[in-house]
Amino acid sequence: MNQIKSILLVLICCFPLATFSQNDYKLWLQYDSIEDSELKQSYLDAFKAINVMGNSPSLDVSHKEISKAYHSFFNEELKTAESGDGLLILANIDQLPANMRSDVKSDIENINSEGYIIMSLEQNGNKVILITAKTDIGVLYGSFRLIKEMQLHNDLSNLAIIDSPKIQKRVLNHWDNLDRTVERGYAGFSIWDWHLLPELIKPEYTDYARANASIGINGTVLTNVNANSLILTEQYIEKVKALAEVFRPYGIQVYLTARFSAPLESGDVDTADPLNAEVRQWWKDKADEIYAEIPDFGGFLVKANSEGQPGPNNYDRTHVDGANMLAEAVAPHNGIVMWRAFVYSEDDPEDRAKQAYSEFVPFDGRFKENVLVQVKNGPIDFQPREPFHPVFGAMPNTPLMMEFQITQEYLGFASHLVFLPKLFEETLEEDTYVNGENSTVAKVIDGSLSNKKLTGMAGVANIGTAKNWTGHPFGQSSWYGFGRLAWDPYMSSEEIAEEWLKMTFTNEEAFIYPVTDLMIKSREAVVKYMTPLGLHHIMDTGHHYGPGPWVSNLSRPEWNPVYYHKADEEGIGFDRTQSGSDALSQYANPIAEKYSSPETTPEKYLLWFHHLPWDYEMDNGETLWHNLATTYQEGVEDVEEMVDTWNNMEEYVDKERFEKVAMLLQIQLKESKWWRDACLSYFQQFSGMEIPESVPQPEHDLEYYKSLEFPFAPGIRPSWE
Ligand code: BDP
Repeated sequence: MNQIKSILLVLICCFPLATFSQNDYKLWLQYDSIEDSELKQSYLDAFKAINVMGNSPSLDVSHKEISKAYHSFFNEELKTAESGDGLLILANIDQLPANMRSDVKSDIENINSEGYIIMSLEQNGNKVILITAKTDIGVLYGSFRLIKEMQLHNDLSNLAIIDSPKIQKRVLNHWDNLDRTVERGYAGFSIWDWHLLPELIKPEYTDYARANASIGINGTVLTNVNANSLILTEQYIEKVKALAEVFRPYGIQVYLTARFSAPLESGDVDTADPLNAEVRQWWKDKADEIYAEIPDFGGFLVKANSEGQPGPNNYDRTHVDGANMLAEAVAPHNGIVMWRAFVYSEDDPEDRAKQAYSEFVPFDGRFKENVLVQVKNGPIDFQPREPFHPVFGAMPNTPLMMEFQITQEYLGFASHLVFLPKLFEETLEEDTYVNGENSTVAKVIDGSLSNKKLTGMAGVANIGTAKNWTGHPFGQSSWYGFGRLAWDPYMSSEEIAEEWLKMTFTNEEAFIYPVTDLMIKSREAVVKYMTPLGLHHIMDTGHHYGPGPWVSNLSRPEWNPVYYHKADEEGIGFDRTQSGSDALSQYANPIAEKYSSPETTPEKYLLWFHHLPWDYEMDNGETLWHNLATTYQEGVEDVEEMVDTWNNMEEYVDKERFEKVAMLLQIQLKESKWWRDACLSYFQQFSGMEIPESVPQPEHDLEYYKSLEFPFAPGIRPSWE
């Protein structure tokens, strides 16, 4: 009786509450029970027991993860066994018996240290599945891959999967402050609970590591690029160490941001000059101190002489001096330095889009070999659309690391559904033409274009304390997709969307096709309703939430939207051709040549490179003004379509996630209209032309849109401006 009572209690009290929010927390590692009996049987035939050869924390977590998934898929325990039919073997190649090793001999030569092999083999008349690799981390990645094959309902009867990451450093950048606010974070506070570390180890830390390992992310920068030197003190190193220990079995290295003035701030020396012997020694000692606690510490990420951060220029030294000093300090421990190229100066009248190139390209080949120069995908700043950064391809003798932003600073925060892998893919596929045709950005990043040993990709995280990690349920897909593209920068965004949907929601085709389509179109939708035809950086300043094309009163010219759109009675757009800033000359031919004329510039970049009259005739025969207005409207209509698509999906999604997405899409729809109306009202004063009939008249007058203020918008940078 008591037992029945407690079961009832569990059912009544916990079940309805627990299930849905747990779904959201579990990300793409849902491990939904496999209901199709034929499929289930085929999986149970494929493996009934596991044999983990060898012993290590990474093999342990691999075993644990597979057992967890197995139980969740089949409601059965995965047994352990030494031999027999239907055995799954997990082993580092060194642990493998000679006969099995010879089965994979040639394949093992084709994988790198993090790659893996999954093979169906015959062993003494028994069918077995082997997951093997050169390292235990490779085995872990293989284990997640096998689980994924089941999540995707793929056939397991004849496996021959050989895979390796194409990029080495696959790193999340957390812009997390020590007080737990997150710069440009829209999913709550920082997940790092510094105050309670190192004693309190939250289960979220492990789940964070599992999620990242499942997509191959192998590094995390714990702290904001606008750095606080306190993180380098003994008190904090102990806390960092505690996190590193949780992450280590999952193959994730921790990195910290290094505030350039840390030696000075520590009070130990009275300068931070990178050529000063005491300063150099200070960094060496600091590195030794960190590595003594965290032997696999990854290294430092540095934002120097950018937006008020201290750097070598403060001492009349160069980025090379600064980066090489830190590189020397971490080199004995195999550490690296990720030195950011996101620099632009308030005193420099040069077009902001040109400054990083002007400053860094002359340094090509002068950085030490453990330095990666980290470059944002575009030359301005994480806009809904930018052409690729001209530095890619222009520094063949320097390893360049890609920096994408996963958090949606300029793309509607965590309220808008925007599937960012579509944006990432567009940049990676762009041809730089530096070594002739097909010199894509992906090839620069994976090192194949100029034979680079050190390679990397960074993503500014969208993760916070929100129960579902990312605020918007679909924000998870951009985290997922970043990891997949860091592993393989040639993957298609469609494939990524499909995988993520199946793993996160359901395998039902009637769900997968329309929602994949929705995700893929979501990126172009945001471009249309925020910054069509090459417009950029017209978000309201400071918080970057909502439209603010009118803003012109900030002290630094390049912080004002009017700097970027340059709208006046004559026309609109930034002339970056020879008659303007000539930023175009930083690109190789044929791009430079082709984009020098508006007629041959792709319309998506038109106003990025050209200032054109309002009545300029576009490809479709209409005026520029007409197309600007109708494109804004198309953006709104795209969101309407997204709303409709989602509303038809109710039967496939749990109530909580369904409703949350539906409500957020309503916000997105409302805000897309706000963008259209505010921008068209503003630009119309210059064009003096009528809004086309197919586009609704703005709901309010311009003064209304200008009057809107958002002092408490999330993610704002403290003491910004
Ligand atoms: C800009 C953000 C600012 C960051 C900066 C950076 O507005 O908060 O500190 O980039 O990347 O996008 O350093």
